[in-house]
Amino acid sequence: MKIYKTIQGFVIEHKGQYYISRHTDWDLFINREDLFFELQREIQLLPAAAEYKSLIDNGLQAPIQSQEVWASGVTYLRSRNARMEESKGAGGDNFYDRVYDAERPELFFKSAPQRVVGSGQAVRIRKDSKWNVPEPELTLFINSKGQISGYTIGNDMSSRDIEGENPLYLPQAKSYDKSAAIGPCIAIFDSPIDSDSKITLEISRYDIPLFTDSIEINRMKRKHTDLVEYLFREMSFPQGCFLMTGTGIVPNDDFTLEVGDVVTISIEGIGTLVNTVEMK
Ligand code: DO4
Ligand code: MG
Repeated sequence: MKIYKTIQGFVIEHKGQYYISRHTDWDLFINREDLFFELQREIQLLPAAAEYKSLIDNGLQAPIQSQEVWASGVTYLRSRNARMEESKGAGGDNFYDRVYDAERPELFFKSAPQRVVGSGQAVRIRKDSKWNVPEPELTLFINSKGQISGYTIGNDMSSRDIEGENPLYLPQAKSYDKSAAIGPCIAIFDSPIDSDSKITLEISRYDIPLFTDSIEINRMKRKHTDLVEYLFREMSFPQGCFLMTGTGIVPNDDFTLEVGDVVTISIEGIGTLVNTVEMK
C-alpha cells in the first residue's frame, strides 16, 4: 500500500486501485498505530477511481507535515571509505573508521520539514561549496511510539568539501535549504521491507546518464530497529519522524553535481524520487 500527499488530498494506492482518504491532516493520517491495517479498513469504505492517479501526476508534495528528518551515517562500507578518504587531510579519517565499528551509530539532524522537497521539486547545492553529491537512502517513517510503520526514498544532499575540511562542519555540509528530498510516497507494508530490495541512483546531465549504481539494503551494517532505538532513547517525536538510513552509493571523487543535473533514485517496492539541481 502506498500513500501520497497531493495538493488536492491524500491518495492511497493499493493493488492498482486509487482512493482519496477523508483525512485532511497528514500528521494524524500517518501517525497511527497499525497503519497498514487502518488503511486497509479505510479503503473498504471508499470508492476507487483511476482518475485519482492524476492527482499524483499533477500535484505531488513531499510526504511530510511537521515531522523532523534525521539521518544516520557511515552505515555502509562504501560510505566509510569515501569519508575516510575525503577527510584524511583534516585528520578526520579515523573518526569514520571508529563510528563504523562502534556500537553507537552516527545520528544527525538533517532537516526541519520546511526545508524538505518532494519528488519533482528542485534540490540545491550550496553557493560556498565546490564538491556536491546526492546520497540515495532508504528512509524510515517511524511513528510517535517508535514503530517503523513506513518507508520512503531519501536524498541526503551533501557538500563533500565542507564535510571533508573538518568533521565539525557536518551540519553545514548536510543542512541547508532544499538539501533533503523525500518521496514520492510512503510505502506501508504488513511486514518489514524485503532486505534484498535494491536502491538505484542515476544522475543525468543534458539527458545523458552520467552515473549509475545500485546496492541492496542488506549490505547495510546496522539493523533499522537498532538505529530507531538509539534515536528514540532520549527524544520524543509527537508526530513521528523520518530517518534516512545512510548511503551505500558514492560517486567517484572526481564527480560533482552541477546545476541542471537530474537525480533519480529508485527503491524496489517504493517507487522513484526525481529531483533536478536548481540554480544556487
Ligand atoms: O558522517 C557523515 C555523514 C554520513 C552519511 O550521511 C551517510 O553515510 O550517508
Ligand atoms: Mg547520508
